[in-house]
Amino acid sequence: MGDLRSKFMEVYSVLKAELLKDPAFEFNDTSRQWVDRMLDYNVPGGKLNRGLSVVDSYKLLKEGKELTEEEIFLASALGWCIEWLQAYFLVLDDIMDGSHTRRGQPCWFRLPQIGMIAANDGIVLRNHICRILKNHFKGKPYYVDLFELFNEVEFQTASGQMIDLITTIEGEKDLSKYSLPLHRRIVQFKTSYYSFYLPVACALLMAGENLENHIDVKNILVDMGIYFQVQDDYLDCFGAPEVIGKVGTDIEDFKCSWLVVKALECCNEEQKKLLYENYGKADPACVAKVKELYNALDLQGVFTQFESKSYEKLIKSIESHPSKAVQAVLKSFLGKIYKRQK
Ligand code: GPP
Ligand code: MG
Ligand code: MG
Ligand code: MG
Repeated sequence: MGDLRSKFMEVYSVLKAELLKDPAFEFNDTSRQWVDRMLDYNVPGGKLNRGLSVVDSYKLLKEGKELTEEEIFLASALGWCIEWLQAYFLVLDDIMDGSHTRRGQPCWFRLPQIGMIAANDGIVLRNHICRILKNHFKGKPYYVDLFELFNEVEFQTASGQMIDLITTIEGEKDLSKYSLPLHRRIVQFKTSYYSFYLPVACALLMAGENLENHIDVKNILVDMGIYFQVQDDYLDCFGAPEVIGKVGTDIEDFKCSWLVVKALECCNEEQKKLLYENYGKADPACVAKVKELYNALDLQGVFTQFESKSYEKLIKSIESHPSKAVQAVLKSFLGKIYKRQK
C-alpha cells in the first residue's frame, strides 16, 4: 500500500510539472509559484481514497493481469483528475460553509493574502482537469466519454450543493422541511456521484466498457455515497477534529444533516422546541444545547445501528451482482470507508 501511494504521488509530480509549463499560458516566476503552492496546499493532502480507487478498480477489472507501466500511469492520472475535482469543490465549499479548517490546516481562503483569490483558484483547479485529460487521453477511444462523464458529475454535484445551500437561506430557515428524503436527495447529488460513481466509472471507461451497461453498479455506488455522507454528517458533530482535520459547522450553518433529521424523527415536543430555538445559530451556547440534545437522544447509538444496517444492505446488493470482478471493485471501495473515523 505504501508503495502504491508513493507511486501515485510520483504521478502527481509529473502532472503538476506539466501544468506549470502549460504552453497555453505564459507563466512568469510569480504566477508559476502561485499555482505550485496552491496545488500543493489543496490537491494531495487528503486521504486520496477517490484517486487511488481508480487504480485499484482498474486492476480488479483486469482480473489479475499484470498492468503495464503505461496503464498504471493513466489510471493514476485519472485518479488525480478526481483529486483535482475534489480540491476544486473543497476550496469553494469551505468559502460557502464558512469553514475554518480542512485536512488539519486552515482553509485555503483563510490564509493571509488568499481570501477571494481562492474562488479563482477553484476555477483554475477545475480547468486543470481538462488540461490533464488533453495531455494524456486525447486520441483514446474513450476521450469524449471522459469529458462527458466529468461534466455530468460536476453538474450533479453543483446541483446537490445548491439544494444543500438554499435550505439554509437566512430568513427562510424551516426545520419542518427537513426529512430523510430531502437529506437523501442532497447527499446523493452533492457527494455520491463524484466521490463514488466517478472513480469506478473512470476505471470502467479505461477498461473499454460502455457506462450505459453499468447502471446497477452506479445505483450501488450512489447508495454507498449516501452512507459515506451520513458518516461525514456524523463526524461533523461527533468526530475528533484532530483526526478528521476539520471543525464541524453543520449545526451553526443550519445544514440538513442526517443528525438533525434523526433528532427531529425521535424527539418529543419539548425537545423539538429546543431544537427549533437553537439550531442554525452561531452562538456556541446554542450549539452546545443542540449537541446535548443529540446525546440525550443517543444519536451515536442510532448511527452505529445505521452503520451496520447499511453495511449489510450494501454487501447484499454487491453480492447479487453477476460479475465477480465488479463485486471485488465494490467490496474494496466499501472496505475503505466502513467504520471510518476520518
Ligand atoms: C460535501 O459537503 C460536499 C462537497 C464538498 C461538494 C461541494 C460542491 C461544490 C460544487 C462546491 P460538506 O460541506 O459536508 O463537506 P465537508 O464536511 O468536508 O465540508
Ligand atoms: Mg463543508
Ligand atoms: Mg458544504
Ligand atoms: Mg460535512
